Amino acid sequence: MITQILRSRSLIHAANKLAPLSSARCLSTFDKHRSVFEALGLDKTNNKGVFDGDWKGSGPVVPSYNPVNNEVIAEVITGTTGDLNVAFEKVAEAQKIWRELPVPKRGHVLLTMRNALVENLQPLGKLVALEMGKILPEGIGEVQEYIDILEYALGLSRMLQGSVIPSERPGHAMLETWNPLGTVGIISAFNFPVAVYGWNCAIALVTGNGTVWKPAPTTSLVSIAVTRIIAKALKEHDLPPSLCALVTGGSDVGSAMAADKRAHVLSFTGSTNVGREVGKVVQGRFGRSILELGGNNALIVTDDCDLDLATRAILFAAVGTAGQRCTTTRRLIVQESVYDTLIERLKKAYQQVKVGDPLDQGVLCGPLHTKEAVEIYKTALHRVKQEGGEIIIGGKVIEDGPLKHGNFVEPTMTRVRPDMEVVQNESFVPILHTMTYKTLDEAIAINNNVAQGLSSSIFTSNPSTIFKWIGPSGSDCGIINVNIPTNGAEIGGAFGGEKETGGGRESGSDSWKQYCRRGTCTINYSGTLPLAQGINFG
Ligand code: UN1
Repeated sequence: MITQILRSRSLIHAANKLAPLSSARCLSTFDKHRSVFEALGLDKTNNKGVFDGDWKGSGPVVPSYNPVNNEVIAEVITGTTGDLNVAFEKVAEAQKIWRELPVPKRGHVLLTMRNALVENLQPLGKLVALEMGKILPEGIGEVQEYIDILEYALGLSRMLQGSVIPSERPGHAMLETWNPLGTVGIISAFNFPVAVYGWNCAIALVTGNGTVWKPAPTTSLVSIAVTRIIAKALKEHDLPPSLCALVTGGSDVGSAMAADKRAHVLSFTGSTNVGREVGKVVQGRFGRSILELGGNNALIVTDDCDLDLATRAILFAAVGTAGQRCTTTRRLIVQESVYDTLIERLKKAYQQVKVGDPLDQGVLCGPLHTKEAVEIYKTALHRVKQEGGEIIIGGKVIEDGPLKHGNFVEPTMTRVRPDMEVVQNESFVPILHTMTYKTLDEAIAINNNVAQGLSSSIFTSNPSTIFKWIGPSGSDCGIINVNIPTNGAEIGGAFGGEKETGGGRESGSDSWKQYCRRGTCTINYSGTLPLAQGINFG
């Protein structure tokens, strides 16, 4: 069952699935950007997609596509469940060595990884732009998130602390220990092919775990490049590089990972439908899951806010990454008295958005990652019209001109009612549904009245609105912003959401605790045996 559903957000490029690479077929992307691929150790063909200390791959050969023109970029020899099995064994061996390293020493290794990523920031950011399709500054930005979280983890390596708790018994000490769980399985999505692995990897490592990574099938090249960089850093410290294993492949590999007891923690980023199944499987074996699932994020614009600020924020929140962030704003909830003014400004801003090749300067909106996403865009807009909503700007797939071979669509705004069916779930495309409200209570209710609970934001200059918004009757999301977009979170905070978003928290704050087993230790140094609760036993 999971095997089938695992595909949903990390879609294999179905139309071209497993197509063999005919000699002359494309590869112009590779030739054009040869220096990027060479800098990262990637070839046109025969890129091995499994790393467990050695590079290998016994699964099907899968091409990676450039979403700008749907040409093959390069081919990857993917992994199988057999490869996964060996990877788990190799990681477990390596983790025995790693877990014994004093935590600040682990920090030194993370610093080497950080420096290696800094050196490779440009080519890796470019590879993300080429394979995922996001614009270059955003590609570089997500490598920066990995760099940032490694710095954060380096800091943690001197600060991981447990509590010392007063014991009720004389001559007793009570304290908490935080030790590694073992292996963290990471299933990541296409839209952040570096950063989400990075958050999990950095925190898993500093807490003494090893990792096995199953990336989205459509971003294998990025995962190979990242794994190479990390492996080299481990080798420089004479540590087994198998500590951070990689198994590219399809949903069979993902399903096997979810079911495997050796994935003590299973961190899954993807759709709610898949995550619901993954969560059940991991719970069924009493593993620990960290679920980062669908969002349906809203941004509220009050009548007392700075509308210029709001306009700029909404543009990034709704159009950035071509609407393919889990934190993208999907619903714009506007106080009715400022609706027309705001929409006019947004229309002007939307008209200036350049859609095009994510590597071209000035382009703000790249292609959708796959052809399937273009279908999702069309379906969502069809449903808007069917349910009585209207398209107020955009709404077309770009089928003519120089972009016609890619997965390009116009960034779109609609006018809807909050209760419409199409607004209840996110479509992972640049469609912003706009609606109005009268009172703050109504706006908060609209924000909360969906099944998902990832990110939310309000634009206001009124302190009582701010405190209501972040308080017990405010936003029910995991991310609750004021005067900033719903997307673009910093790594220092805990990242994740409530309700059908899955409840997991990754990245900063005390998320590290999820990667640990917690020990409550009571140590008797009294030489007598007083029992707790004053019990006298015989
Ligand atoms: C995601 O889309 O899965 O907050 C992660 C943001 C980024 C991470 C998004 N820092 O938009």
